[in-house]
Amino acid sequence: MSHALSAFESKLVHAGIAKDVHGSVVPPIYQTSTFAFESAQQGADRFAGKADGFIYTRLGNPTIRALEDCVAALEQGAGGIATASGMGAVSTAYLAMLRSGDHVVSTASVYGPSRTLMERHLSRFGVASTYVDTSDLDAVRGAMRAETRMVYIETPSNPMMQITDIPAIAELAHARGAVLVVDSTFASPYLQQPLLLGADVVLHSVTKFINGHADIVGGILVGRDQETTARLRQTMTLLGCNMDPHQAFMVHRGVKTLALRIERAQRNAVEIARWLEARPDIAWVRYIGLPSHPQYELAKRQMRGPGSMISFEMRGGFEAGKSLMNSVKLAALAVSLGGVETLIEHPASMTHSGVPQAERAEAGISDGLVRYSVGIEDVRDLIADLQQAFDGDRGHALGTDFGADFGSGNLAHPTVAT
Ligand code: LCS
Repeated sequence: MSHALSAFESKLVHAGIAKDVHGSVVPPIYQTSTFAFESAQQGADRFAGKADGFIYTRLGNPTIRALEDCVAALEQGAGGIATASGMGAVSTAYLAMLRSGDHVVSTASVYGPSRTLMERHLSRFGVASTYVDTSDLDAVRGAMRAETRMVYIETPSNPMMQITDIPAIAELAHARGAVLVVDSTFASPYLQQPLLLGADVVLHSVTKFINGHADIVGGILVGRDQETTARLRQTMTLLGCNMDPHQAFMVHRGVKTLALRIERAQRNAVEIARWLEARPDIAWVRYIGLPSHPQYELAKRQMRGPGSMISFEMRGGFEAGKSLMNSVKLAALAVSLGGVETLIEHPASMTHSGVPQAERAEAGISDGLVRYSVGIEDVRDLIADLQQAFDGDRGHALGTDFGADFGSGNLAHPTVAT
């Protein structure tokens, strides 16, 4: 059925869903660990890859497969591999594609644990790494060595919202015989499709936008070609970090509204970012939809829209940020992001606390940085919440315009498959 789908929004609703004998509109939850064979021969054929069909849920399951096919269609890749968490996807990518003696170049402001896993653990197996500002092509070029076998970028990055030029980095990596892996969690497949821009592997923490409802932890990888996908799948099944069928059911339910959720949250975010930027007590705002963002033009080429993540620094530093976080009432003080509800957190003491202070500072993650994940609430309530947290409850004037010049016309690449 999915071959007939071309528009992204139609894929969100229908891709991956196969008809079952009962005509179930939604893929049922195959809550089973194993699948009975009709004969010994059939079992042997499935193990030998000569016959289709499921064997054992760690290796594959129809409910999980439906989600994998859906996200692979959204990313226009060869196949998806769903994992127990986003970190399951990150570790699968590292372990599938690297060996002792290899070197990795990566984004300095990646999600903290992605960096910790590489620097503290992959290093024990002889994998070296260099973390640089990957939005600076010369820095990437300068960091590459003869042994560089992977460029691993996160764009937009967590929490600095730095944008890395995917086509330029793909060219650079491929010219040196390295693969390009993109963590596209902050964009989701709705805002950016890295495989179409030259990446070899795209991965997501589906905990965030893809599921969108803050009720599941999960991850997914999509490979550009069959060979890469098969390699990733084999590593994932050997590591045993597969997604569970119930988890897959929840994520597949959530992904259907991805476009609607992002459009709404993004509208809110544009308004909130402008409101924040105009406040005297804010030192700076980092939001992809503001012309003040250092890679604003690049983002417009590479992404369909700016999304709904905002980072900002208060003039009063950490103490002011702490007071804000303790004073908001509607936004929850919680890590994670990309859900329907607005969340606020402090990267230096929370998500990125595992990264040493000097490295955080080098990556631009100051101690006063506040990260705000905008949800789909009424923007007037969100601004009123921030206002009362900044000033005490004095109400606020409503801003209504939505004039970011992001739009479908700014796409650098087609978002639809034929
Ligand atoms: N990649 C990115 C960009 C992330 O933001 C996260 C989690 C992961 C990978 C790992 O995914 P997980 O295993 O948690 O599903 N980011 C989080 C954050 O910023 N706050 O809490 C988790």
